[in-house]
Amino acid sequence: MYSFPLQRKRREKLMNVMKDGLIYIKAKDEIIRNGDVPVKYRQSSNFLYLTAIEEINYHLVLDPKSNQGHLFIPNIDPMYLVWVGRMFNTQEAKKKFGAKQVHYYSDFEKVVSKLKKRYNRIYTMPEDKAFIKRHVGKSKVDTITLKKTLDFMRAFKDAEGIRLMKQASHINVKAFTEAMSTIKPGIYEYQVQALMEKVYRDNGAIHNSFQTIAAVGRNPAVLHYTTCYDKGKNGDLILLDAGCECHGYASDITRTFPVGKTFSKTQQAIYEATLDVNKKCIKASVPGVAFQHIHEQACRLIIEHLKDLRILKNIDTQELYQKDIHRLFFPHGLGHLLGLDVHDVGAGVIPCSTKPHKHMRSSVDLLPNMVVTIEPGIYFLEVYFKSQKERNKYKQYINWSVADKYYTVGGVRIEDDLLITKKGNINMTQKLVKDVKDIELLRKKAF
Ligand SMILES: [Mn+2]
Repeated sequence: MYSFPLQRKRREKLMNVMKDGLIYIKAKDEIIRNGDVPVKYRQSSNFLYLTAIEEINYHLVLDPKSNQGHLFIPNIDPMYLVWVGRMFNTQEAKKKFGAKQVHYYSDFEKVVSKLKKRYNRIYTMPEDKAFIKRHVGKSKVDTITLKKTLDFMRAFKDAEGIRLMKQASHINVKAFTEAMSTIKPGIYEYQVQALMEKVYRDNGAIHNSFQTIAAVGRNPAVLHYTTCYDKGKNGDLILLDAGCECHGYASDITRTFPVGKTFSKTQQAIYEATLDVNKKCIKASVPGVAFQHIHEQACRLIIEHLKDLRILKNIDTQELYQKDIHRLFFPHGLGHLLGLDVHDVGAGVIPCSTKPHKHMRSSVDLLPNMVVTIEPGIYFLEVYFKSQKERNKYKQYINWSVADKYYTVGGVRIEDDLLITKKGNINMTQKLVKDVKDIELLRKKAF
């Protein structure tokens, strides 16, 4: 069973760092559509991190001076029981969540007013400031320190976090293997989304970590493509970028493979180039290295490969890099931090020994127990290929007549999830095939 006491160490650590204030964290509010229908609820990552509780309308108050947590739960509402479902009373909540101090929400103001007397400030998240001001009255409210402290703590995964991330990766690998060994021409992108979700749910992962990107034909060239109405044809590639969560902890994988049995020559050339970058960047992801340096390495490698394919002209790599020519084909960062959020917190609070990269949100030094994705891609973007103005602008660098032969490839991205260790890294998604021969072997099974 997964319950409240497991997170005690985290709460105690937090109280240790923030001894001089009362700490208040609110569960995520419900999101409503159609007037009165809630959308699928996903708890706030900070609340999950500190409590593992997935209930709605809960509140947590931490009292560092007595090293104690107080859980506030909604008062029992008979109409809620009729329309929505179960509610716990305080005795049930104590038992279920292993919490010692459980109160009904109606006692919130009374209890918190008493607790705050020993402090001269309340720490909370920016989004909860209005709530705490409204209910606790005059108090100094600090909305910066708690976020910074939690971001830092969450960036370094503890044993429980690592266990759940490995579990999420394992389930995700299963789902990808299922997709790669079953889909056939004629399948719609939304059916591939459903296929992934079926495997996630069958394995106990209730939530996706984000909306699945299943992109056929030219659609991989749209980076965050989620429309997913198109039908996959023989000769297409499908770019599948998907992930599930285990108790909030995310996985995030991308594979690109043929909708038919095999890669075409042009598809394979781009695929092998991307795979080479993926493998080299995984090797380079060791503690002490700045993530932005690996990103730069990826950009240069992509330039070299595009030169080998004669898509780029034979100009000095450094010159092409400085002119940002790689950005026409690789317009995103190499990867991101991964954890309770798929684009996880940490950048800005983790040490960063060198200047942040202008095109990389996750400019951080890689350190043990951080989890990052490595996801290089090569894309043939309509905005450049179909604009005479852009073609003219870059004609001194790009052999457009050669590049045009690759336009139908759409795009390729290959993404794995790495746990940085003391010695190097563990690729948590390694079991999922990515070499051309292994993919084609798996694809055979579908026919
Ligand atoms: Mn990703």
